[in-house]
Amino acid sequence: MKSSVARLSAIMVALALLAACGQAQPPAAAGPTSAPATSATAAPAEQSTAAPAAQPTAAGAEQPTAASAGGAASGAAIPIGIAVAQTSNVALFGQEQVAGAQVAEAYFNQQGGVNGRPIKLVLQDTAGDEAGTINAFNTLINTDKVVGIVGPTLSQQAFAADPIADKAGVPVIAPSNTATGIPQIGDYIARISAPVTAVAPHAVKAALNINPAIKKVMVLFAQNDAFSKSETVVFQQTVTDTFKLDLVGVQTFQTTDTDFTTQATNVLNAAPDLAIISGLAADSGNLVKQLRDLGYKGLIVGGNGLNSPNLFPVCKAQCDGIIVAQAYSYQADSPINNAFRDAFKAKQNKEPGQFSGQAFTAVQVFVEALAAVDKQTKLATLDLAALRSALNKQILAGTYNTPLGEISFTPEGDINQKQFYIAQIKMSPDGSSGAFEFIE
Ligand code: 1QQ
Repeated sequence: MKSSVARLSAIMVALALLAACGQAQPPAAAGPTSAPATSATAAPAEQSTAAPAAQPTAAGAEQPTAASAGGAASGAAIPIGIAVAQTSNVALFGQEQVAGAQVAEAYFNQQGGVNGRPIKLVLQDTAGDEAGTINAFNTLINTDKVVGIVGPTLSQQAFAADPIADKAGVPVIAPSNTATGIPQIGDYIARISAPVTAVAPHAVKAALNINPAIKKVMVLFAQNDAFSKSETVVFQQTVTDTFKLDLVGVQTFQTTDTDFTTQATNVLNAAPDLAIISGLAADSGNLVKQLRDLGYKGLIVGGNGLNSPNLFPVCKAQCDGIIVAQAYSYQADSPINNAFRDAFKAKQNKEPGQFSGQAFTAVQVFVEALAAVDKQTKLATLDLAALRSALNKQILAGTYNTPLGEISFTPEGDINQKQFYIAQIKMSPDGSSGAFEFIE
């Protein structure tokens, strides 16, 4: 497990380096109004139409991903920031997010981008902590001069970095922040990731459908992670208040833990019919493995942190049977999801998971909101601050037909989503491969 994470980190570092080399981002000085970062009046997005003479210096930004495709977008690319974890254990999620966002970049540019202009993703690695996220946000806002940011990966990171974007007037679309309180961070913060309150109860219900005899429930959560702390509250309320089950114990751990002997032993001593875990992928995967190794036979419900195929190499065959509620299904039959699924499979050779579907959706919302703003007022005539502000308003005003289904936003920026799913993990007997099988 350690080695696979290390390998993943190495791959992500390499990818980040490649991305950085390939991007040749326009330096701040390339624009006609090469203002200091703080005044931010010169969006690279505006350069081609506003100042054709500046184009040669900003050439890197003007190569759309799908430049050669028929009907593809052309002209100055509009930079959209992607601030997710490309390194650290959190890259188990971030890797999927990058993949989904890149499929969106290619797909929408091929469809004509933003009324003919391509978008360009600018990736900044947040790594797994708050400091890295703050750095990534500052760079995207002040140096890369993005119109908006998709990110970060964790709610824990969002509570630290989102206030910076909010203060700078830069729209953020959270692709995977599900803790209570995220949209309330500020006017510029919205999310396309359904909150724990909307998703988590479905998983408990599904467990009861599988085993109506469940009485005793043990809950475990990572106490150093904002999302896990938020999700466990919902799980515990669902167990005690909604279903009147017997909560026989609450165990805590850290997302950095690798030894779960104490927690697993406590679970076995309490002999629950159901164990519910709120943590991230590496820690939760090890916890599940050690629980099963010690002989726990009951059902396991996993929260959103167990919602990634990158969990499979951690608990291997012992991942089998974990029940997870999902905000996305690759099987959802809609034109946009079929297009996304096909493009993702062509590139990644596997079905897209929830974090990829959500990242695609976040980019899609930016593209469609940018197009709507552009129809009202040509983007090229807006300075960066005005563009970011108009974009933020439009994001909240729109309705979007996405791989997550039709979505819109509450005035605060929370997602309105109609459809949720339940998956159960099915592993091959040797644990070398697995899949989320949709049971509801
Ligand atoms: C959050 C989450 C994580 C599981 C995302 C990877 O839901 O931090 O809000």
